[in-house]
Amino acid sequence: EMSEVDEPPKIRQREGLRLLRRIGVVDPESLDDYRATGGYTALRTALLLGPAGVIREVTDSGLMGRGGAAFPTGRKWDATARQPVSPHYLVCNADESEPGTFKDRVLIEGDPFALIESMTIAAFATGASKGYIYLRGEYPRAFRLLRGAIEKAREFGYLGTDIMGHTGFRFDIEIRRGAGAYICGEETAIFNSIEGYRGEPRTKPPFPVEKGLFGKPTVVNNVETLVNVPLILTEGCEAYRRIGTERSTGTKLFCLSGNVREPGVYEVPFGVTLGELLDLAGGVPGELKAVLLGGAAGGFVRPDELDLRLTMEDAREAGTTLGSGVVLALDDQADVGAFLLRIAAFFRDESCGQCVPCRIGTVRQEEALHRIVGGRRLGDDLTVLRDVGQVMRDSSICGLGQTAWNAIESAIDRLGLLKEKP
Ligand code: L3W
Ligand code: SF4
Repeated sequence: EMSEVDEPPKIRQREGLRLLRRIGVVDPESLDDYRATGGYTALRTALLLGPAGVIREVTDSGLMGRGGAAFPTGRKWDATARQPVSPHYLVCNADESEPGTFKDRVLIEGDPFALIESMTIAAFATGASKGYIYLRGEYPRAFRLLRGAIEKAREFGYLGTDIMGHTGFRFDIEIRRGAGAYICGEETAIFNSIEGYRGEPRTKPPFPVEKGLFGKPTVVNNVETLVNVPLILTEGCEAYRRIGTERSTGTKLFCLSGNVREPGVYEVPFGVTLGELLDLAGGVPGELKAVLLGGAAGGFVRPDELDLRLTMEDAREAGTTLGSGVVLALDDQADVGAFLLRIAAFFRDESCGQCVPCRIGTVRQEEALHRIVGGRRLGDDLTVLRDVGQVMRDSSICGLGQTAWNAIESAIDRLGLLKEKP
């Protein structure tokens, strides 16, 4: 049994909650509570709409993946549904391990039935008969609650055969627990891990929609992505689209951490500014130095850029990403050099070692950074960082290696750090 990660993250916000509306309000172990607050009305709607109807709603809602890459969910579902081979699988990526990310944990621990219903809808739409929740190993409380909720859902006919009386619709869910490796959150590494192999990523393409788990068509969705689906079906895609912006629809969960007064998970419509979000978390105690957006694979935003609108497209334009929703503030008390070294060490630790650019590159990156931050810079260490970073970006197999240099590059180019020779 892995140890629990600290105390559960806090939700302090009470207004404007959609995905978080049941958290801290209902008893997460009570199916009655879930049903009394609208639970399982969306699945009923889905069964009436039929698989194609559900996919149409999800596509028209504009929903994009919330794990970081923002791929259109409807397109993923449609591509899987069309595959002629069977079976199809559904995998919920709940391996939440990005440093500074703790939103999926809040969703699972506070509203586990919502994830189960959402997965059941996804399975119905895409023709999957079996679903896996790949759960971060360090989340024992989430595991217990999910396991209990799955058993209860099965007992009441929400999982199993002829679900909700819909003849012929069968679906069930199995939980698989990670064992502490960040790389096992990469979607194809999840497949290997579930199949009993080392958690090493596979090359893409083929994409999972075509050849995924056990070589079969597979949908992989993040927890937060999935729990948007019941909202889309109950209120309709038009109403859903009215929240957020034209291209980034709906709300987004952000994980506020670092030097903010009230760290925790916050839910806001896409399009609020970074400054507004920081204010929601009580602001920064000292003088703001920078905000890391998007996690270790993301980039820094400067204090003069707090009017950045939090949308997928604005973030991309600003040279970063919203990633999985990390907003980590650093004020004048923070040691940014030590922070960057921590990121470099993280990637070096978590590289699976399968491909050379990442296995060697993350080591060289940490070494050069260590010399620079420690004031023992060799003449061209900055060039070493850039060259190594570029090679990792261009030639690594998976997202870990491809993004391992993002935050450090951003500290150099956007914050102007590390440039001066001491
Ligand atoms: C069908 C195509 N499917 C792409 C699918 C693909 C995947 C999704 C995104 O994640 C992010 C990064 C960080 N036909 C397709 C297709 N797909 N083309 O779309 O794919 P991809 O390859 O762009 O990204 P990815 O490797 O799945 C990279 C974030 O992940 N990250 C860490 C995230 C951590 C958490 C967490 O802890 N909760 O989310 C690290 O890199 O933001 O943007 O499904 O199959 N033509
Ligand atoms: Fe493994 Fe890194 Fe290669 Fe990804 S990029 S497959 S983590 S060695």
